[in-house]
Amino acid sequence: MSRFFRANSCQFVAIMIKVLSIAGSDPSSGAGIQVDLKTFQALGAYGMAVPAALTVQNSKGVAGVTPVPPGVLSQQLAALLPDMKPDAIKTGMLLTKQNVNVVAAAVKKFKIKNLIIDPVLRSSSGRTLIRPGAIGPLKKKLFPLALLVTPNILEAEVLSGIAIEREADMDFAAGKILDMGPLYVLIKGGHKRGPAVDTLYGGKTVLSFSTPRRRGEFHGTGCVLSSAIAVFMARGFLVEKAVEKAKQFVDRMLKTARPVGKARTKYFQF
Ligand code: PXL
Repeated sequence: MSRFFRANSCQFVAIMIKVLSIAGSDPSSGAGIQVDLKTFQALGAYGMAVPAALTVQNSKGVAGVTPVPPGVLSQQLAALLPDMKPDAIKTGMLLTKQNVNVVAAAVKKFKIKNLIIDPVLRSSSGRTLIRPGAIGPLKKKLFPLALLVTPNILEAEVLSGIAIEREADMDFAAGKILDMGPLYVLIKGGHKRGPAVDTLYGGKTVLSFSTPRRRGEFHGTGCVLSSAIAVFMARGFLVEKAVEKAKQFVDRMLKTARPVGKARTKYFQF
């Protein structure tokens, strides 16, 4: 959505909100930079995308991953950021330690305030989307620059080193992740049974967001959620409100998702 301000008594100027995704490419376009761009577009932002990794995949799963060379990633960001500074950046699959470091250096250099990190570790089909050596730098170099990190339960377990079985475990894991430096952490409980409850830690309170569980296997839910949050953050909403609005958007999209390829996995229909 464009924001308008009065330039003079009879003229309105549209301010286009710009949002950037730095993530993996998914040619099936249900996840990664492709679905991030669709989300930005659907929510009225000017979307930009810098690939950090390429995947080989279709609706049946991920067959291969390869990083974008760190020098190329760095050049893309160095060309883009001084020219078209985004109001928010969302990161997804970064794959390697080198690419995590390149992103952290760029975020610092260009003083990006609204950084949302989706700490992608694995595809729903079980393929590893991060190299083991990149998890340390992700936590140490990138998390301290983040406004919000959005792990699912499994990612929260790996990042915090805590097995999450009950609510107290989740609180403990969230505390550990917050200690790494982000201002907020949203732990997504969507992969469990019962309603899809996501819990936001940080600020002064703990907030839970619950939406009905939708039937089926979905592709790209985490990508769409973090991208939608990035748009709402860029538009000036507080984190709590941005998460609430993004979660509502995802729930709406889940209702109309359907299979596109030969597998039963459902893709969002924009
Ligand atoms: O949904 C996680 C994810 C993120 N980014 C890319 C992916 C996937 C899952 O397949 O391919 C590029």
